[in-house]
Amino acid sequence: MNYLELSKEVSYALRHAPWEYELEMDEEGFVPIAQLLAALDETGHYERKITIEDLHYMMEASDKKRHEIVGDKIRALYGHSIPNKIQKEKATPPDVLYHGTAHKFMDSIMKNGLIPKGRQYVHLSMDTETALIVGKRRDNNPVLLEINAKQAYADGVSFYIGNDKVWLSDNILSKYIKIKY
Ligand code: HQG
Repeated sequence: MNYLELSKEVSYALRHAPWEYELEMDEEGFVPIAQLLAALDETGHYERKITIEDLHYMMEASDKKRHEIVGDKIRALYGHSIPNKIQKEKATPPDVLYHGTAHKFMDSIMKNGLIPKGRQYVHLSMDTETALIVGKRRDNNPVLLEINAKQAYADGVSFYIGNDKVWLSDNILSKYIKIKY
């Protein structure tokens, strides 16, 4: 079983295209595991039926905590682009968060702030290492931004829990952004 491919397809289904898989998603992004397994089976992408044990193994083997199983349901923890906004749990962020990005976006970011672009929320990292890994997806030598989350939160910007390393937020104006390098 190629668990990386499975994880990518589960993320695609749960973040971007639940309708392609005929999944009924609730407002927190959960879908019935039985529905997901049936839909994966129908794709014909896998040499055998995917089981719930495969989903657990996929999550354990993953480099990041992307998915969560609660009871008989599964959801993606972040990354959504579907039109219906997933309700995330609001929380008080750490004083400082980080964002890794590409040089080519910097003019726009310093003018317009961080915006969700194609996703539902801005994605921020708890530590610099994670932020740099995120940034390297778009730039070999990414820009590291430090976010004054404490001040933004005090000024009324909402922050939400993603996973152990990822926080989500609404737009972050450039006055809260410092370019580290
Ligand atoms: C940039 C992956 C121009 C932003 C990662 C980013 C993460 C702007 C890009 C998660 C902008 C959006 C999300 C503005 C923001 N003008 N560009 N005003 N504001 N941007 O992929 O944060 O591995 O939607 O800097 O690890 O890169 O898939 O967001 O470069 O956790 O689980 O617009 O996705 O997780 O790109 O990544 P993305 P992201 P997985």
